[in-house]
Amino acid sequence: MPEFTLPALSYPTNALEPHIDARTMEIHHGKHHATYITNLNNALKDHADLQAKSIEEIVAGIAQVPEAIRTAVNNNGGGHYNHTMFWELMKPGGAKAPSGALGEAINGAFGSVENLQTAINDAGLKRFGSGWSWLVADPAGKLMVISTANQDCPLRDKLHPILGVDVWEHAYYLNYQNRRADYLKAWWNVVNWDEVAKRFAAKK
Ligand code: MN3
Repeated sequence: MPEFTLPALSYPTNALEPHIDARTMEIHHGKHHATYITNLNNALKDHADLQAKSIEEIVAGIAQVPEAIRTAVNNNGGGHYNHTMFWELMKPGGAKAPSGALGEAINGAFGSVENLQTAINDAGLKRFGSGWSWLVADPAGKLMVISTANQDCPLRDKLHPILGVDVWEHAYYLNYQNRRADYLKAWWNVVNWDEVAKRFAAKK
């Protein structure tokens, strides 16, 4: 049966320093993400129908997953989808600002990129405990900022993730300790806006 596997990073673990340190990347990608995949594969081991689907299909269709494994698939499947996106959104030397259709859509919805960044950071700061802060597009293409708990993925609610930042302590604690605000501010330095634009174009 096909199994989900840990996607390789497209850059070395120290490539995002000083904003995201190498040790955090090694543990976050090599341990946390890897564990989500192991647990997802375990949850799906007797479910060939689900194994045949993409992770996006599984997460978006979480309500149809058998109840006995739904929580495990939500947590670990969401963890796999969310982190795969997160690694892809970051890049050393990536595009530093949104341009074209994405830039126009952000200005239309939020007034400016700075306003969007403030809204994402605020939603991430207000998230009590573990979760994510997101820029999502609804089915009509409208952009909005939301936050979800734990590994809940916006796809569950028919909202397509355009950009998401992990605000679990494991994402920043080694370098920033309790200073989530400093991590969020620094994170924007490693966002590759070309990848954000790609995700936006795919769902327009
Ligand atoms: Mn994480």
